[in-house]
Amino acid sequence: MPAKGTIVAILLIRNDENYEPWIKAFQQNDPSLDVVTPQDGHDKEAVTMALTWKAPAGSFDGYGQLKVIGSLGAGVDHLFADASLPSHVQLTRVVDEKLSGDMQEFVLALCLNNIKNLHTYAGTGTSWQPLPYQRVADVTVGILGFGTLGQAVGQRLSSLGFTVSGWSTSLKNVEGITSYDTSQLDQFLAQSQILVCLLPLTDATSRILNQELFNKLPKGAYLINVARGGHLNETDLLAALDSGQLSGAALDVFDTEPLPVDHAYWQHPSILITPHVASVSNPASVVPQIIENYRRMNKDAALLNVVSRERNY
Ligand code: NDP
Ligand code: OXD
Repeated sequence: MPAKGTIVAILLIRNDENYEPWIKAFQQNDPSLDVVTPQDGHDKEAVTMALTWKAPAGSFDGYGQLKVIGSLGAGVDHLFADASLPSHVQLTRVVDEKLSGDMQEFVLALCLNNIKNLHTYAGTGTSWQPLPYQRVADVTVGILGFGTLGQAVGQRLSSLGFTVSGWSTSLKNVEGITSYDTSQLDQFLAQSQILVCLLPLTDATSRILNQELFNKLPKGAYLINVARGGHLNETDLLAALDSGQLSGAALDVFDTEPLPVDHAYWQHPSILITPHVASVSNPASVVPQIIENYRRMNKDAALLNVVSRERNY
């Protein structure tokens, strides 16, 4: 344990306790930095920056010198879920090319899997039943949440020939992609044959994927949720699949993770489940921006990738 008064600097708190690759990345980038975890004894008063993935509520109690709390992922809903999150600290998140590239590949794979019916064929046993053939050029993909990841995914899909549109709070100017704002949701939905959710989870977006929204999509639309389980009304999804309003869904995120073994989704032939793996922060790629922020924090300079406390994302 460092002596009282030593600047410990950086605290890592992860719910999965997967610290080793993060500590290794810090050592490789700047061996002089003192990085601790809850498993190490340390003086709470010496910690100025905390980095977290789903820290248990109250984890920051007693850390009186904290100036910055950073999410180790792109999403920050886990930060705001803690009612005792200190109000004076600045919040940051991850914006990273690798994270965007991985999300591009993952959503592209799901779109192709859907239009080429691969998941359906995988579940048809010995039945030899060709389905109508669909080409990329026939399909419009709508992206709910047209921010860092949404735009990256949209650009990749568009470059491969999909027609793409994006929906966000403010209009965007992205070549080849039609941008819609919140006043144009119905228009956006009406032509989204595949709907991809890449919104942050906030009060305004909670359970946005519900029956009313599904009914505004073209009949037989396909849903891809790679954002958060809290965006989806689970009962409404099952009803929309039963009625044929939705033809299927690919879900990477869930209210409860891991998804409980007795959950109805596991047995549903039209639901493709992945275990929150669409795009996972890579320590080697992400740590340099954290160190840059640590240096900026110590100079009272503007931080990178700041999260707005007004918007909650
Ligand atoms: P950004 O903050 O860059 O983008 C969010 C987008 O959503 C912005 O375009 C924003 O609009 C828009 N938005 C926010 N609130 C609303 C609203 N109420 N109505 C309409 N549009 C809204 O986030 P990222 O792209 O970096 O990440 C998005 C989410 O992806 C994360 O929050 C996380 O939950 C999820 N994620 C999932 C992963 C996985 O493995 N499954 C991996 C990484 C992230 P505007 O631009 O106008 O502000
Ligand atoms: C993230 C995630 O938000 O992994 O980065 O979901």
